[in-house]
Amino acid sequence: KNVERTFSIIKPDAVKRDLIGEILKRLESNGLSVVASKMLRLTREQAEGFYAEHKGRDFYEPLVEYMISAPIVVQVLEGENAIAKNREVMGVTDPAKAAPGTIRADFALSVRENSAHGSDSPESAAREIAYFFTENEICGRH
Ligand code: DAT
Ligand code: MG
Repeated sequence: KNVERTFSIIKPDAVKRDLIGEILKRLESNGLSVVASKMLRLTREQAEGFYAEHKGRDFYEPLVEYMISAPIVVQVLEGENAIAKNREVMGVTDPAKAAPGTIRADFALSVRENSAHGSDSPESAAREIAYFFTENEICGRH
């Protein structure tokens, strides 16, 4: 069994609309266990560093502004093929293109305000988890 950890964010648009429970329920019911979680408001520096790979893109500054506009909930998810599973349950970046029944198709407001984040590879999962959590804050199940 390929048990993995991935990093997930419930983004400002979803927290503002009280969708934390709804989103976690969808993740949990798809085999993704929450093994660490906290709510916080990102600083500008934290948001810029988290999305550093997109620095220079036209959407980068408005993305940073949006990510600091309200609190977020960050979590580590653990489960079989957790990285791909989380991306599948979220749906693709643009909610207009996301498959019906995905988090983004059902809840996202726009490409930018798209309700959830999930790591896209084992390397980004490791980097993103370490960006927010220490190993002893993670309560692994496996
Ligand atoms: P994802 O979040 O699906 O991994 P990404 O890594 O390509 O997508 O981009 C990070 C975030 O940046 C994305 O969730 C929303 C925002 N974004 C990406 N492309 C955008 C665009 N063309 N217009 C506005 N925001 C965009
Ligand atoms: Mg991405």
